[in-house]
This record gives sequence, C-alpha cells and structure tokens, in this order.
Amino acid sequence: MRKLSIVAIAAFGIVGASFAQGDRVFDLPKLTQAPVLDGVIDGDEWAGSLELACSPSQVQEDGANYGWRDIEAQQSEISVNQLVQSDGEDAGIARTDADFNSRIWQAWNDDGLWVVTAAADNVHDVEGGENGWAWWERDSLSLYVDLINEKEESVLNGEYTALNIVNFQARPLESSPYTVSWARTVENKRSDEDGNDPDLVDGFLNGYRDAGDEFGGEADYVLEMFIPWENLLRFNLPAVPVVGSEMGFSWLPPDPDGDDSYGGQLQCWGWADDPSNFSTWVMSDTPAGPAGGGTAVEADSWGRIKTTFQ
Ligand SMILES: [Ca+2]
Ligand SMILES: [Ca+2]
Ligand SMILES: [Ca+2]
Ligand SMILES: [Ca+2]
Repeated sequence: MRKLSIVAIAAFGIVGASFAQGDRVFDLPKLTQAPVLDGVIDGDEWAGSLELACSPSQVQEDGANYGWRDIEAQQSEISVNQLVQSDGEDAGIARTDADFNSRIWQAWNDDGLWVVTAAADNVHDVEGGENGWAWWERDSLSLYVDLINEKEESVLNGEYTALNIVNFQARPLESSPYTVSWARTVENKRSDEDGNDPDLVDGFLNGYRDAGDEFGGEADYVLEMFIPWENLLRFNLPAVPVVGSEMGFSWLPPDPDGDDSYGGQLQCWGWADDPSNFSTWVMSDTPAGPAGGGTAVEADSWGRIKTTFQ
C-alpha cells in the first residue's frame, strides 16, 4: 500500500494557522478491478490505494506536523481526538490507540469511490438511542466530501453549498435499513432526514467483517465500501470524474463503546465542519489493485517491446 510522504508538506505545516490548505493534496489511484466487498482485504485487491491513518497517535503526529489548535483538547490544525471514556471503559485505554485506531485506503474508478477501513476497537457498538439513523451513535465511518472541491469556509449559520456526508455503519449492509446514510446539501442546508431513503442510497454497497483481535484490539473490523458516481450526480457532482478532477475530503469515525447515545469520535485529514480545512484528492491514472489481469499482460507486452528495440 502506498502512502504519500508528508515530509515536504510538514515543512509548510510549521507555520501553523497560516498553513496553506492546498498542501494536503493526495493523488487518488485508479483501480484496475473492482474489489470484492466481503470484509476481507484479499491479496492485492487494494494494492497501491491511498493509505491514510486515523487514530489518536495520528492526531499527535498531525499536531507535530501541522501545529496545534489546543493540545490539551487534542485538537491539531487538521484533526481532533474526541474519543471519550465510556461506562466501564478503562481510563488507561479510553482516548488512546487501544480505544480506536484505523487505517483507511482510498481509490476510484469510472463507477465511483472505493474505500476500505481496517479498525482496531475495544468494544463493538452499533446500538444507540431510539433513532437507528443516528450514525454518530454507532461504530461507523463518515466521509465528508466536497465533490466540487470548493473549499468553502464554514459559516456560522450552517449554510453550505457543497457538503456531502456519507456514512457506513460497521455492520453488514442488509442488517439494518440504516447501514448507509447520506446527508446532502439541499437549499444550502444539511439534509439528514431522508438520508436512508432506499431510492437515495440504492447502489451504495459495503462488506463488513468482525475481525476479532486481528489488528491488536478486541472488537476489530474491516469495512469495504463503494459510493457510486451515479448517485452523487443527482446532487452536486457535475460530471463523472476524470483524471485530474479534484475533491475535498475529511474522515470521521464515530466510536461509541456501549454508550446509549453519542460516544466519541475522531476527525482526520480535515475538520469535518469546515470544508476549507479538508484535504484534497486528485483523481490519478496511477493504477491500484491486482497486478494480475490487465497489468500482467501490460508488463509482458512492455517486456517484449523493450526486447524488440534493444
Ligand atoms: Ca475484499
Ligand atoms: Ca472509548
Ligand atoms: Ca473504542
Ligand atoms: Ca466502538
């Protein structure tokens, strides 16, 4: 898996609040083949995808690289640790990587966005209050995405032009009508109410697997996700992305641990409520995915071409 070096951008990060937001720009590789959404990161199906971490230790690293807004509150310029100590949770575990830590791999193709997260968690919790759609009360992953990379400043009255929030709960797709949620910007407001409407989210797919202690936690999981362009085109995505298209993004994994309601979260690679603080994807034609199939044939052809011209 490939990770963009942050050494170069860290040099700009030391200027703190005046950090230029355009510097967190990541090439988003293009999949040669659609992954199987079964909760198994199988072989090289995600090889070469953009890998970013989202964890308390990543927030620490962000603070060192980009500066702190409030180190006591674990608020870096681009992320925040808002995990909490839930009832019965050890104080030595709460808000550390033993509470929650994750890696997120990202890629695209002509059909949509593809994402997989491997999360280490101490308590699996997809139960919440009475509202099943309240994803912030459930182990899940939210993508805050600015499809036109407008980088609009957050405003006090909550008016948006380009905010979309796609959430996948850490559970099998068919296990709940609320597994997928999509809040859009409708008439400049964040629209959550119909975010699980089957007509709206039909085509969004995920594969979930209980991964036990596979990543060093106790209630670990893998969640593979697909977000189709076709659906996003119904709102503010102007056209199917091509190489060079840009989007702003931020990752927000909620992590309740047996809480009846909200039980903490992280915000990574951008403050979720502030699109001007989002990181940027640039759709790239760098291939990701299996080396077999098309890529192997190309490698073979390339070898023959070189032989021919030697
Ligand atoms: Ca898979
Ligand atoms: Ca916790
Ligand atoms: Ca946890
Ligand atoms: Ca949890």
